[in-house]
Amino acid sequence: MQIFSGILVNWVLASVLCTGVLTCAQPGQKPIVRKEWRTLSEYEKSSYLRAVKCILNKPALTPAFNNTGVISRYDDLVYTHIQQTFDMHYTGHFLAWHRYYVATYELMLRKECGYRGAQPYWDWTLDTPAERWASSPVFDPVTGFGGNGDFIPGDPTNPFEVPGRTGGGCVKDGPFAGIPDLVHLGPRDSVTYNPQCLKRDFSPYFAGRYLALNQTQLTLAAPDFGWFDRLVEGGPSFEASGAHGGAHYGVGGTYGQMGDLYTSPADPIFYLHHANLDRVWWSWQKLNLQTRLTDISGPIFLMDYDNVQGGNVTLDYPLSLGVSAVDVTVGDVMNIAGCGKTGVLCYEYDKVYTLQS
Ligand SMILES: *[C@@H]1O[C@H](CO)[C@@H](O)[C@H](O)[C@H]1NC(C)=O
Ligand SMILES: *[C@@H]1O[C@H](CO)[C@@H](O)[C@H](O)[C@H]1NC(C)=O
Ligand SMILES: *[C@@H]1O[C@H](CO)[C@@H](O)[C@H](O)[C@H]1NC(C)=O
Ligand SMILES: [Cu+2]
Repeated sequence: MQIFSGILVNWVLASVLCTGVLTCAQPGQKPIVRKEWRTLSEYEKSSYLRAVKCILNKPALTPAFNNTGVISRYDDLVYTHIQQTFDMHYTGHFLAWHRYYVATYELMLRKECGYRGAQPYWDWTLDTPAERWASSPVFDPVTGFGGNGDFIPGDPTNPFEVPGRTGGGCVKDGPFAGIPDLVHLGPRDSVTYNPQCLKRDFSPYFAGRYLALNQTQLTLAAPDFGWFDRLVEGGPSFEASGAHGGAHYGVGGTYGQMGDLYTSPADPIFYLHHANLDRVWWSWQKLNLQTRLTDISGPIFLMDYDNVQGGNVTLDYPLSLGVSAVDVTVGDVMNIAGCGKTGVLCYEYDKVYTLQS
């Protein structure tokens, strides 16, 4: 029935369903403000890291009968990402899906682990050029997420060898070091229990090339969502990367979880990276907000940019995060500060990127 479409009705439905694990934004609620990692106080940083450790240790909600390696509440989201990898990357809903995914993680930290702040973002443009990459405050051993792994020689004939990789071993310092079973799933699409350490394989070269402000500026100049999305996500080859691949391969290289298209959320840095990509999208939306609150396009099917297999994503396209959140539509997440009036999200960014002429 026609009256059942539309954001308001969707929200009413969502609010009925939102009484379970998670609570969605209520009308009248004020947006929480996301800030850049290095601008947080030491107390705010340690509160965030404490909440991440909490969610890593809470039991999963994914039913055990599926007999997977989904042990923790944190794994619930990793599992969802693995299951849907080819349904939501290189599609028109890539950014909307990840926007909802990060907001759901943020809500889990707040509702299930007592975290009082907002999801921090990582403005990686501040950590370029390449020579600055490894000394980013995000990788700080005491107040950050720890750094690179030891160098593991690779196979130069492997086409998946990330150019400029420098690590590949277990992360050696920071809050996630020395835990041989921090990661339970992967590599790639494997969902059976497979205890692994967190690995990083920095490529300062890759980060310097794709995460500098020039790349974000190029993206912000896109005239419509279709171009914008393709510039953010880039192509599947290393050469055609955008900022999305820039941090995935800049941190994860070939052998780290961040470089694994399926299991990348297993590295807690994932959420700071995707919060910043979301901020790039919001910055672009704000350049012409009235139009861009409803501008969505791009293929329903993986890489189907010529619409051979199907059509484009529209505002009523559904987004699902399995056991972790209620199903919503793309239209429900177009406004980050909808706050129960024009969508289910309720946050803001302290700063956005502006388009330089
Ligand atoms: C359990 O596995 C079935 C079959 O693969 C799948 O359809 C379902 O989504 C899984 N359940 C969860 C909660 O992931
Ligand atoms: C941005 O600058 C980096 C570093 O100088 C360079 O490698 C890259 O090709 C530039 N990207 C664009 C889109 O101009
Ligand atoms: C699908 O979206 C792209 C931009 O992302 C656009 O160029 C194309 O015309 C759209 N196709 C259809 C069938 O609307
Ligand atoms: Cu992803």
